[in-house]
Amino acid sequence: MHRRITGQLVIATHNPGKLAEMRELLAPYGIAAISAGELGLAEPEETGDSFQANARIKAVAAANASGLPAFADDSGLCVDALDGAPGIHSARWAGPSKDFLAAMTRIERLLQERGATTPDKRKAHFVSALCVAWPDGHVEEVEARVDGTLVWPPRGTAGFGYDPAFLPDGHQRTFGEMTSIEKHGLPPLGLGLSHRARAFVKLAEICLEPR
Ligand code: ITT
Repeated sequence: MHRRITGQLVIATHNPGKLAEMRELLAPYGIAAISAGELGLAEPEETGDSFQANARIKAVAAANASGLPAFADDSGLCVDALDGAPGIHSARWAGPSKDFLAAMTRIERLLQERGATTPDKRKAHFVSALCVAWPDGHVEEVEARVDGTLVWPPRGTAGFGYDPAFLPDGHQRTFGEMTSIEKHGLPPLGLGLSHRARAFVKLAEICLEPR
């Protein structure tokens, strides 16, 4: 049996870019969302070997620490020519200073070394695994992806992380060049384009009351 989210929800992320997107996605449902940062919750170690496992680690840790249902996202960029790297290590490739230009430059260097210069050799996808955990141990989990191509140099200053290097299939502008509505807005405002928006739609179907 799926369980609905009611009342207060902790957003178990310390990433301000993700937090803003998760808040925007939840806003129409009238859920009172508090961030892990606002509650002073510690960041658990992400020891899982999949997006889903790490999302569950973060959601369960926040639910246990707060006594409230908690919502976590584990996400990342998987590059075909790099056998899916950086994948679950996407945040770590940016280092402690969270330097995503350096991480994008590292990916580009590896692509150049492999002769991946044409769009067909530069395929990549973003994945978002979402987990909602309750303090009694119940969890709800979904996952989704968005396919695209990596461009160089990066384009645009919107969004966060690897957004400026990612051109979603069927579009002319990178996530870094799109407004937040274009990247992750849900119909009727947007197309529900991003990995996180697509995963959220699945989550909303099972855990949120229809608008
Ligand atoms: P939390 O664990 O606190 O949520 P984090 O940044 O460490 O924050 P992850 O472990 O899930 O999150 O790492 C995912 C990384 O993948 C994230 O830091 C971004 O760099 C990248 N990423 C995920 N979604 C993205 C998006 O929509 N646009 C650009 N980059 C994204």
